[in-house]
Amino acid sequence: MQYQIEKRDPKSSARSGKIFTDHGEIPTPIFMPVGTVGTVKGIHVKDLEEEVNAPIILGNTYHLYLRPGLEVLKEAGGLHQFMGWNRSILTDSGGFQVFSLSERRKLTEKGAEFRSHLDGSKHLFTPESVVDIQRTIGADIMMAFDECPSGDAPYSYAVQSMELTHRWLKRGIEQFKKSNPLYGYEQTFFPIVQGAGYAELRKRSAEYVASFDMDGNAIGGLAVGEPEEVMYQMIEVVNAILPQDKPRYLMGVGTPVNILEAISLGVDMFDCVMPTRNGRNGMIFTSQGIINIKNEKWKTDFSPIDEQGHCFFDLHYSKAYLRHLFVAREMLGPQIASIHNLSFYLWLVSEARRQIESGCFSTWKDQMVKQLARRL
Ligand code: PRF
Repeated sequence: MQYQIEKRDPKSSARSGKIFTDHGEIPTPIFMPVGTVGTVKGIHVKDLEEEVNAPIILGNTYHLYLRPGLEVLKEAGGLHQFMGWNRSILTDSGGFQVFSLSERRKLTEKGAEFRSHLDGSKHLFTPESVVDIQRTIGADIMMAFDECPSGDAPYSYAVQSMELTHRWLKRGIEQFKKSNPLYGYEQTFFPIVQGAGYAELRKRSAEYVASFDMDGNAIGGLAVGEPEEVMYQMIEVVNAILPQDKPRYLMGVGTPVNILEAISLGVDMFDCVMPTRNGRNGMIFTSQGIINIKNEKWKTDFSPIDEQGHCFFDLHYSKAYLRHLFVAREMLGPQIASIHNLSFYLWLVSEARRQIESGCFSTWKDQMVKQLARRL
């Protein structure tokens, strides 16, 4: 994997750049649609390419390991082949999902024992095994196995958890270095900074992560219930330490406003279920603010879903029609909303990139932040 910075914003830490994997070029800042189980829910890969314009999507080790399982993925020739997606894929390591989804999980020095949320079967993930699993999935970017404590974790717990994540990281990197790709293209491995809401721990974690000099670095453990101000402070502390010349990935974040603020703090990559999950529920993100399409207000509003939108569906269908689909519980409703929201998120980061390149990012961001959070 290669990364090059193209331009830096004079008034903030924002930068534009490009990541290159064997599955193509990724302009940064970038948003990665979440495709947990080998599909971005309800969206054809053709629409992901042509309407959403996504150069990279995210998959989940935990889900893919449980179903369809490694035998199927290996025989298919990896996830790219299996799902018919020829652009880049990043996989999350499973740590976060084990803790949020599985039943009766148990943390040990060795790894995490858990029971499947599907059939209750017993499994063990270790820092080494999640590298092997991500090799089999064939992700271009693989993530380290970490523990993500909750946003209000007490200091004593946060220290222990961070130290365990660090020991797991060392083992994960060793396994990464002694294993090989299965499908003929390069794979890389990103470590994850933890440390909850404590600046001192974040600093220690960022220093430890930076010491490995990997191709890119991630910031985990944020947007998990802590106040937004704390999240921004932690990003600032961490980004002052993580290498400038490597991409920085803020995991699981966030709202359009969160993304613009984090870009201004020097973050390059994002993923979040919000555009798809909230979209399936009728929440439509636009550059003018947020629409609840199920609202009575849109019943006879025959204007386009998003006049300033960038995908085919934005101008082709009206708000009234999309509302009707939701009210009638037609599956086309959540599909249109998901494509629209993703297309909007990808537009937002590409526009941020354009503004960075023209030197106007900070002014543009302050203006956008006021608009984006409005309720229409
Ligand atoms: N760790 C991992 N994945 C994640 C997170 C984390 O801390 C988060 C927290 N926002 C989302 N996804 N491995």
